[in-house]
Amino acid sequence: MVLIRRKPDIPTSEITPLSVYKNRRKFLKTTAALAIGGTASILAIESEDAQAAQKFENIMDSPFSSTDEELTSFKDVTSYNNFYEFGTDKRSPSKLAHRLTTRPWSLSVSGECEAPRDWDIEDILKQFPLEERIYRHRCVEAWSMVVPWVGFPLSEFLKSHKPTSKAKYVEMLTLVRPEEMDGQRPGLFGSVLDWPYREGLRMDEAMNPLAIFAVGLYGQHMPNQNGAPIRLVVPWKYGFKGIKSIVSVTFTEQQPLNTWQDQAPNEYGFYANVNPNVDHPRWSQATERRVGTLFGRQPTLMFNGYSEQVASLYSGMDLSVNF
Ligand SMILES: Nc1nc2c(c(=O)[nH]1)N[C@H]1C(S)=C(S)[C@@H](COP(=O)(O)O)O[C@H]1N2
Ligand SMILES: [Mo]
Repeated sequence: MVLIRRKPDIPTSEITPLSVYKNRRKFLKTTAALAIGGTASILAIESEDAQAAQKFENIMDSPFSSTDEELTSFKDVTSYNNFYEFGTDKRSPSKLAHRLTTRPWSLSVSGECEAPRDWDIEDILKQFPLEERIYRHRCVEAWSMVVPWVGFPLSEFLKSHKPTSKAKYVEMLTLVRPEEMDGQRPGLFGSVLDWPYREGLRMDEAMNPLAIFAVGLYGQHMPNQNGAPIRLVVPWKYGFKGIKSIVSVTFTEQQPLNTWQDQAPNEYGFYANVNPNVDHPRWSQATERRVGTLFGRQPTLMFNGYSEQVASLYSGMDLSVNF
């Protein structure tokens, strides 16, 4: 039996997914050793386990945990992913992302600010107190999850660099390292995306208290497939805004380009606010499938259910034009 220490405020019903998952991994490890005997696959499973064991101490409760809906299991959150740097299907990231080296990790902050800085991830973890925030997580492909993220307010991080009055937007880039990121190596039909993956927010969006830099989930360090060691979470927007494995943050005066808008501007906008009234050109956005539940779809909520906190950011904007 693997003992998992949980924060006392999490109902016991939600302990199960993580402990079941870890027991299953243990079982797989043994059977893999017996049946396959292949060193590579055993190492892969062990590194996944080693990663899973890194728990954070001193995670604060957050007044911003915004839903009491049932959590999506640890297994589903970490095995059904979008992370094109590791392939385009949902299962590839959990199989391939263990090869990503996340220490040492630097993140550089520059552009329109008085205090640019090159950070080491360890210093970020020391400087910003961690909170747990349970958020709905909605992919543009009409599936959703409920994830207990561990992170800190993006606003605190950004303010510490003293943005100037010219800083109207913030741009973020993902690591480029094709040696470790299989999906970044061109295939038969060229590159799937124009690397690095990039995203941006308007400054007032970035400063909204719901926007966080996440460094973990389920109380532990971020699994690689979810964007280790640091990724963006903006719960009122479609998942593609939540850029993973970030290496740079730049304050800009002009609206930055984002990967999916660049790729298909008629399908993906800069704002990407969850909006059941504006369909994707190829499918409806009115409902969503909660990953891990077998039947049925549920109605999608405006701004993913966070209207009260964020609707005012967009007052006066036509959301069918600014999608
Ligand atoms: N660097 C990078 N970040 C990314 C992506 C990606 O392909 N590359 N996919 C995005 C998409 S489309 C979604 S839905 C979320 C998925 O996050 P999750 O796998 O943690 O659920 O990550 C986003 N961040
Ligand atoms: Mo997505």
